[in-house]
Amino acid sequence: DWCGLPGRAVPDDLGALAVATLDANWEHDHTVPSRTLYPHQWSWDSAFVAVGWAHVRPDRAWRELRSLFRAQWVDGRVPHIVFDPRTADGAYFPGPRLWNSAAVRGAPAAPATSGLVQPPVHAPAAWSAYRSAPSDEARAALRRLYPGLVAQQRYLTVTRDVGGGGLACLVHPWESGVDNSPAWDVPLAAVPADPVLLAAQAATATTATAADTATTTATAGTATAGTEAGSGIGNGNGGGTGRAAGGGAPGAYRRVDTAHVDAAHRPTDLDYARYLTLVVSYRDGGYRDDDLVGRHPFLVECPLLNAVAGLAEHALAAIAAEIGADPGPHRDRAARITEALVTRLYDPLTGTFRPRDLRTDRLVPARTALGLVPLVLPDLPAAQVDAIVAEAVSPRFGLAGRMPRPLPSHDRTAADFAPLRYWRGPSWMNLNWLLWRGLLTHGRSELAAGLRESMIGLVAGAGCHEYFHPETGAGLGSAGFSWTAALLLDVLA
Ligand code: 9WN
Repeated sequence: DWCGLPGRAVPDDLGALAVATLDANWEHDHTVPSRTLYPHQWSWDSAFVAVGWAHVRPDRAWRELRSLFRAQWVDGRVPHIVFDPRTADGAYFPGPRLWNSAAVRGAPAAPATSGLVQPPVHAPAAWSAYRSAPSDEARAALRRLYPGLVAQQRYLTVTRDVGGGGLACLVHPWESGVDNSPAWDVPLAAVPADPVLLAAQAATATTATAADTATTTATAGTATAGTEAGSGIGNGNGGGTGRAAGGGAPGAYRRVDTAHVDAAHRPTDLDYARYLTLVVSYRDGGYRDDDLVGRHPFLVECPLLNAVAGLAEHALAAIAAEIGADPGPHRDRAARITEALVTRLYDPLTGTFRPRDLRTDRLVPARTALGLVPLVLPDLPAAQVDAIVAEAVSPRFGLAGRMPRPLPSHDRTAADFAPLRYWRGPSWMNLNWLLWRGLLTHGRSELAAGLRESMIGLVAGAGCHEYFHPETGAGLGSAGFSWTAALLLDVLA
């Protein structure tokens, strides 16, 4: 039982397992995150995956990023899902019919996409892929990607600067990539639950836990405002043809994630009913970003997404220098993002970064792993670097030079810490990888080494799972998960 303590040898076949996992998930021009749960292309998954491919099949790293950016919208947004037309309708919920991107001016006519974004890890990933395997072809690939990466940043930092303070704002928890993190509990509580999805879930009620069902039922009666416009279309998963005018047939929507994974390890039905309200609200506004304050019920500035946006400007400066473009504007923008993060999302009283809910203009109370991610910024001031390291080594997260497991996604000491439920406790490779990179950036090599060993030990013990029990290391979620494999290859390199 190899538990990842420093000094132990890395099993020979670990890299081979990671490559086999990526190979099995390769699909024409992209890598699906998981064959069962996520049979399309996801935005930030593709970035993490490109980092891994660069170590073994660099051509795939560039094809991965290129195929994603082919689906970029005219306004610069890179959609969080690019739907594969070869995948069966209904294999994922919510599928292309609900998003209805083809009807939007500025979205590609094909392929179908979602209208949301995810953290822009792509420029850092492209730079990392280039550094792992530099070549003339790789430089040409960087040059081709560069305008799309710049447009992606412009969309996030200008069009999505709803709060006016220089940070991008999320319109949906899915945009954070950490969907049901306790970070979103307070802002999400103000979002009405979609009554059609609730009715469909109550009708099937096969997957909800007793507690979830009770909450769902209690809320259903009040959850009407805000969804009157109706979705107009169903997902084909419930046997219905969509929401009928003036009512809404139960069965128009049904989750499919809980057919693959234990419902107790996923977001609740109530979460999903709110996620759907937000999709329909944003979609019915034409996915426009003007006047969101007046008409959209979830607007939050996220430390993870914005820290990654800052890191992206640093990466773009390096890319620009490499391809003969001007790095200066990227350096300026990077400095502005770091400054805005510290001004708007850092709480000196608790020494933590936390999301800002724009509807109340307050920081959310939860202390989650999201608050550690600004460590990736090379220009983060020393006071905030020290504060993040102090938070990470505290019993809340347990970072150490010798540690049995990587960091959990949520404060271990919190009353709502849930070691099995998705982003509410389990350990994830991508958050730990970002933190590892941040520790290296800031010269905390002993802590970085401890974290690295624990990440290797996690996968050696349980395989390339989607997420892991933060105490036992048991694998959770999907078994052959791409970014776990890809980021393992990077830490092994
Ligand atoms: C919704 C694909 C994606 C990841 C996200 C993760 C999960 C989707 C879902 O899977 O989200 O986008 O259906 O739960 O939360 O980070 O990109 O791996």
